[in-house]
Amino acid sequence: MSASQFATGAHAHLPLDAHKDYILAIAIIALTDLLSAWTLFSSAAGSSSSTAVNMAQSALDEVTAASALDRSPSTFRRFVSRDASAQFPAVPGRYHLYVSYACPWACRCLAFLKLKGLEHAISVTAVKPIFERTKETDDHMGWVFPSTADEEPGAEPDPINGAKSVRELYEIASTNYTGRPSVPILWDKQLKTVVNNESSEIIRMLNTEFNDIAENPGLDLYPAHLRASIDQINELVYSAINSGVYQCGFAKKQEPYDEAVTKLFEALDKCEEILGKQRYLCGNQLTEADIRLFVTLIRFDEIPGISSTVNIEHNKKSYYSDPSTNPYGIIPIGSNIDYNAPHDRERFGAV
Ligand SMILES: N[C@@H](CCC(=O)N[C@@H](CS)C(=O)NCC(=O)O)C(=O)O
Ligand SMILES: *[C@@H]1O[C@H](CO)[C@@H](O)[C@H](O)[C@H]1NC(C)=O
Ligand SMILES: *[C@@H]1O[C@H](CO)[C@@H](O)[C@H](O)[C@H]1NC(C)=O
Repeated sequence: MSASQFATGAHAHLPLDAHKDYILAIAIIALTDLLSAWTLFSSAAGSSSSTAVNMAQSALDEVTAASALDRSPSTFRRFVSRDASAQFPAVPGRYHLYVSYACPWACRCLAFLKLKGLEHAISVTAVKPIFERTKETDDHMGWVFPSTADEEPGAEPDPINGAKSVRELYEIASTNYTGRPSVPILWDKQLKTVVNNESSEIIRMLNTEFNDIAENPGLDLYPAHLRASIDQINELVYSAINSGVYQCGFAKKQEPYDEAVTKLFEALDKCEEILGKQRYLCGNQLTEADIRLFVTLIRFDEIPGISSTVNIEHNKKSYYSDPSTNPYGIIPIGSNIDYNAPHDRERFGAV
């Protein structure tokens, strides 16, 4: 394995010390708690989002109709609001979340959606894990949907817009779109546009704005009294870990790699230290900070559980398909740690 593969976003079998608490602890919060909340709420919520998959129409065909509404924002940083008179009110069945299981940013949105019990209200579609040509007329490579439901386990054809690629979704949303066709996308089915494509903002909306329709409105992952502490941890986790693994994985020179990888492991140790003293990163309750760390940590090692947001096969396929970092295209076999083993995190007393 080359040095640069050491800490890409996939890192499914990296030489981390498996006995360290940060793997176990987080994994565990990992959402043992998440998981129970999850199971509880997902079953309570019922599984079908019939509102969601109402029709496999092609929004491309309706571009003209949609254009009158809202088609040319230069950025997609709008907010869904609990206020019924807002431009994007938190109405059940109106929004759709496009994700890639390979993308940690998308997965944190998915985690919030599930934890808040919003599966019945906001439908979800995952793309294929490996970039493909998005058009025949140019060389752009990006996220694409499978053309049939059984082409790629975990991924689905686009039920809302019938799009072939995420790029097409951006083109529907904006006539002069020039950016990166990234996931996650919070999509408005009514106005046929991208409401927001920034996961740190999407998770905040999911946390607060949908409470009238969430199965778990009482779960507040960004509570006022912990905000300062969450913000502080987020800063460390974002720069050194969430983004840090990419700086390692995509480094083109030794020096920036060394710098990023050192920062990464120092931050992991810092988390280790915190979690050696308390149950969660910001005290005795699960917060956004834990989820944001989780989505990257899970990519270091395989964790069954929280399973509906994790598709390790997509992760591995995706990150290891990049010929610039993995010229031989070898896909790692992944690790095999039993995260269902007793974790003993109750010793910190929190639920
Ligand atoms: N800041 C964005 C980042 C999203 C992002 O970078 N997504 C990547 C996948 S992990 C993507 O879709 N990239 C598409 C591309 O590079 O073409 C967020 O947090 O939502
Ligand atoms: C697209 O067009 C809109 C409206 O004309 C403009 O405000 C926006 O800045 C343009 N975006 C880009 C990326 O050129
Ligand atoms: C989000 O959408 C904007 C606006 O089109 C685009 O410029 C940007 O590249 C997209 N992705 C990210 C990660 O910002």
